[in-house]
Amino acid sequence: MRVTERLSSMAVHSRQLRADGRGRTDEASADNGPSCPGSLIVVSNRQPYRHEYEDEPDPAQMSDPADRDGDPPAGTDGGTQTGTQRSITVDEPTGGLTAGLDPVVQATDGTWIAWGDGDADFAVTDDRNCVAVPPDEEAYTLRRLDLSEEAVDSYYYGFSNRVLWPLCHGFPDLIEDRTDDFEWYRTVNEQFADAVSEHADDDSVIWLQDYHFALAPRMIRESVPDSATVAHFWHIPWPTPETFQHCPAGGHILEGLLGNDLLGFHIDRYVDQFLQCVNRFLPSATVDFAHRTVRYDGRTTRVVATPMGVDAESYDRDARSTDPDRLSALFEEYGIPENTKIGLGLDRLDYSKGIPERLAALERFFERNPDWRGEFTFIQKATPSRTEIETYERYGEQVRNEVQRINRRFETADWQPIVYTEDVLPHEDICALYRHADVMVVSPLIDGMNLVAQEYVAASVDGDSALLLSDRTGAHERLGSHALTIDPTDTDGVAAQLEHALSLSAYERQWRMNTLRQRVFDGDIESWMETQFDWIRRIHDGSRTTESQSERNSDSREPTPPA
Ligand code: GDG
Repeated sequence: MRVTERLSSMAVHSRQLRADGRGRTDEASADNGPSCPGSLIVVSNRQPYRHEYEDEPDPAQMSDPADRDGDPPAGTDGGTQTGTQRSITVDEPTGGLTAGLDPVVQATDGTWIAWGDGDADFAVTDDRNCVAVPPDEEAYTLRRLDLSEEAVDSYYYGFSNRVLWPLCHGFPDLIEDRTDDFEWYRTVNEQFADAVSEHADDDSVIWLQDYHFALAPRMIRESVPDSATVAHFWHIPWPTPETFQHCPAGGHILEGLLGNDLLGFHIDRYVDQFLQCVNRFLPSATVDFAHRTVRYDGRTTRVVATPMGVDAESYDRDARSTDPDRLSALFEEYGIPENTKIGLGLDRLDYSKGIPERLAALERFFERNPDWRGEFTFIQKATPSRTEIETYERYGEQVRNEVQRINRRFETADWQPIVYTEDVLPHEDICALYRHADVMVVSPLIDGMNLVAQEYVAASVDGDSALLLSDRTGAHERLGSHALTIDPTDTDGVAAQLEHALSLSAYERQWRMNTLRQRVFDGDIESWMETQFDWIRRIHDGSRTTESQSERNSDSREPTPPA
């Protein structure tokens, strides 16, 4: 069982919620972490807990086979082969959104609806596909959806990741519009919407996560009580109308999303581009750009920008408790000579992350700076992702080939310029690398937010490192003024910023990093959730007031806008 990271309590930040959706108020909120109004139902593709079978040596058999009674011990499902027994283990949330939301759903005794992708998931659920989690505390209900292989291939690897992902990241040429993918996307969205309506009541707050559920909000809106609130956070960019026009079924996507009462993006630009798309492609909708609302089909959707943060306190804490022996072991394993300066890149192997461009800049850096050969090592940790999709497979090959080529060009008997690993590293190792790296290069061609940049800052507890950050990430809005800004496609420019980072005075590194740390702590994940819930609260309370008024007046429902 993996260790669960929990949100620790943080000081409450002042907040400003403005009518135009651009900021937060200084109104005090709850002092004990984020709290959601109503009863919370979270909907996400990935689940917070996954049950898996694990084969272990059977101690009974190994010690005295004659003792066996043929029945599997409690908590196991019997042996799979001689000398082994099968038990069920649980993976728990270890980072990001799931770890952040888990304690909130626990506190509200809520429900979480997600795809059950663990091989033992349905061995532990009841006849409604529900299981109480966390395993020992049973604080809330996890409702799992059992998706067929065909459904996953079309809904997840198809419309979600072959259409919406490239579209929203501005790569329309990479869209693969395969037959049936959209229909499966609709079917799976319907399955999620049906599950929501089984759990929803008139005080429910339904909070959907990400681009896997563009159609579900309207379906949910039509099946849950009017007083329930439907909210959605879109974690990836929203494209310009020029790009969005390439979206197959684009009208359905917009209509689906306008089933939400609240729709959140990371930054203002994505909000504006969404409103422009609605204005252009859904003529019957009324867009109020100043107040960031859309009136469509008798309802109002408020669109807000709330940049997501990380659990800064836990990255800070875990970086401080880094075990020096563990770091030395890691460096030995990677063959990194002692006392070289370290650069770090950490990304999913995704064409949006700008890894080949980063490698080209590293090559340019070593060309221009022969003195740094043998003195600077770049660790590139890349996590393979969506390898079922050929574009990703090819991208991985391209990255691996480039690393090999650059290493051959510059390597010496005891040094490699780039240490490349695709291993999934434990959280402690990630924190140790973050803390130890002298410079981190975050160079996406486009990225909704980018959590890695913020994690690096939170873990840079010694304050003596530097962040190179692409101006095409959402995170650049928060960190751009004190990071070293890069245009990821400008090979010379990135190489020059790397030289600059390695030659910064200790004083400049400290003041830059300390300011970045302030920003990351001020806008951490807890603060993000509080802001989301403040918006939801305004809408939820407004709709409940209006509901009782409309019951009295038998009038049609008009949502009350937040102040
Ligand atoms: C999407 C949007 C937006 C990576 N390798 C390991 C590991 N990781 C963790 C990192 C980080 C996460 O994965 C990656 O998060 P990012 O934000 O960088 O990127 P996406 O996965 O593309 O996320 C993005 C995000 O959603 C949230 O809204 O910021 O823009 O694309 O947390 O630490 N963690 C561990 N071992 C690894 O090997 N433990």
